[in-house]
Amino acid sequence: MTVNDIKNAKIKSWIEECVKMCEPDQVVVCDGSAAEYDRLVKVCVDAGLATPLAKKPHSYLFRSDPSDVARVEKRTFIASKKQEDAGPTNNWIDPVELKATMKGLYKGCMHGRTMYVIPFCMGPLGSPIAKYGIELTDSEYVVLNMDIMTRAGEKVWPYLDDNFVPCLHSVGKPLENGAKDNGVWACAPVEKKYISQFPEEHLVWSFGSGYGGNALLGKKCFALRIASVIAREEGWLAEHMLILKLTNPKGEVKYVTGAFPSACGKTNLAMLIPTIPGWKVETVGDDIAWMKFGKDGRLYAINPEAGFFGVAPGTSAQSNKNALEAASKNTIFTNCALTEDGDVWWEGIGYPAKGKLVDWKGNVRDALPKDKSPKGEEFAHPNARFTAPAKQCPCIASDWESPEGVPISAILFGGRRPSTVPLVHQSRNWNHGVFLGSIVGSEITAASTIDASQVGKIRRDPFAILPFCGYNMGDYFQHWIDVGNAAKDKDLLPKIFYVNWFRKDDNNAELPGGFMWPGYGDNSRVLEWIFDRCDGKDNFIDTPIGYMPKEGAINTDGLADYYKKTLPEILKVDVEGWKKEVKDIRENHYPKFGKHLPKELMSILDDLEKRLNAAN
Ligand code: O2Y
Ligand code: MN
Repeated sequence: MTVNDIKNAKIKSWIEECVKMCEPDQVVVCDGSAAEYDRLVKVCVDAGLATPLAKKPHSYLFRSDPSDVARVEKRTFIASKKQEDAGPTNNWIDPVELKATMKGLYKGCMHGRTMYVIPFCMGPLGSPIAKYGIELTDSEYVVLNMDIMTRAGEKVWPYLDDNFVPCLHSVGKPLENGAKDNGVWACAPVEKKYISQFPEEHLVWSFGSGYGGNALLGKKCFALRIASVIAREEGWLAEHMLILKLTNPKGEVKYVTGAFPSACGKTNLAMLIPTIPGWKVETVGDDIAWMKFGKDGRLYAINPEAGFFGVAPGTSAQSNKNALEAASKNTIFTNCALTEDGDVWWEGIGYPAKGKLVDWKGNVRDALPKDKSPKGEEFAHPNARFTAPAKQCPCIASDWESPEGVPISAILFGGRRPSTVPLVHQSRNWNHGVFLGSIVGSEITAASTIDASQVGKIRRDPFAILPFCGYNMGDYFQHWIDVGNAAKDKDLLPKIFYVNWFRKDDNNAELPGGFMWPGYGDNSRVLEWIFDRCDGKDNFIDTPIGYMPKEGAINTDGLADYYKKTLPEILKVDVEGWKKEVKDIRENHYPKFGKHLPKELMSILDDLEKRLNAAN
């Protein structure tokens, strides 16, 4: 198929306009076939950009440029017509000015390259919740990753109409006069990188980066930043959330979604292996959930993606056996280390490497006798990734592609909070749950900042969506409140919980890493309590911060004695700690949103303060 064969006039003229601007040597309309995948892999291998892995069938290792290793938040823009509509937490440039700048960069940017046309669907094909887009890109790596991460290719055309999200991407490095990449990852210098969302036009323009969220435009740019805007217009929720399917020993099923800031073990929770007998946890999604009311008045979620773009370092048989299995074949690895026998290796994989390794920068170095490396000398980049088909995950739920989605009973929020926030508490109602989402954050550690003065403060990441909300975050809070108000029956709304797996007691030498809760598979004990709460079980006490497990309500069978001893402490309300929390929210967090902060959230904060004062 060629561009001339495209029937839809709007799509055809948009592609022609982009071809005129970018001036590629040729245009290829992707069919999404296995043959096409293998042909493009060969292009990458022959160009020295990809290495086939002898130990993992049909899998390849790519090394990016050292300057192009992660999402670039400071070069990510929400170009709404009014700055106020982007809000205080997004970078804003006037769309007319940004388009002029970017058109200058796009002019001739695909010289010597092929423009690939990727029709794709976010969500199961034909699902009433799914949405469609077309990515134009000059990167074979992007085509391969989009093939895994989305439903892409020929099968999408019957569903495409004028209502598609146009996504234009270029690595920003034209090849003039027959120049070749010669095994060097193509990208532009940081000041020329632009990851731009135009919310009023539902349009994405990305330039200068070939990596992950900057370049696979279906993911963060479309499924979160643009989809959050569409969701607000249409009355649904586009969220940075995992989706889990829980089955109890009686065979009863509930689905939950969960939002966690980075480095809180979201992918591990999405693929958790429960330690409590008889329980089953299965994955519907690991990163993004789109939730819409069904005819029965319940919120239904789909995972708009078809693959996992997971962080490799720290993924081991102990932390996430299912992710390792998902990435055991048909997988693209980026910025991992290469072993002598043709496998990938990374820090925290659970075993030391042997002999020599090629590190993520392409240097051959002797492996160390452990699976850790000094900071800055890692063999795999800390943001090294695997791109694996979701269907390969051993715990993928049988209904993960259900077109109508799965009915959500509970929504979880969490952060890395070494003090104050208990293991789990439940909101009193939907708006109180919105309050909990609005205060999500993790404590800043020396490892997570370069500014020593910030250590110990809370880095708020409301709903864990701060870098991915396509409009004013205050209006986003209001949208959540509006969705609650739009429910036919409030009792059918998901119950909302705040969990914290990361309480610490550094003075207790018995606790591994000082953590007061084991986490990982033992989080199933908390999921059990949540499951029962959704059934209205009398397993709770009313506290100043919300509903919490009553004594004995968390299943501790088989739990190590030292965790049984710490449990009462992490199930207590730290009244003084919460008073400091209220002060921080009132003085440092909520004022950022000015008049866009819903009054309901301020009343809930006042109410929390009153309850804490009354608890003295
Ligand atoms: O660094 C990147 O480009 C990837 S970011 C990412 C990838 C998968 C899931 N979540 C994220 C994220 O930053 O939240
Ligand atoms: Mn994410």
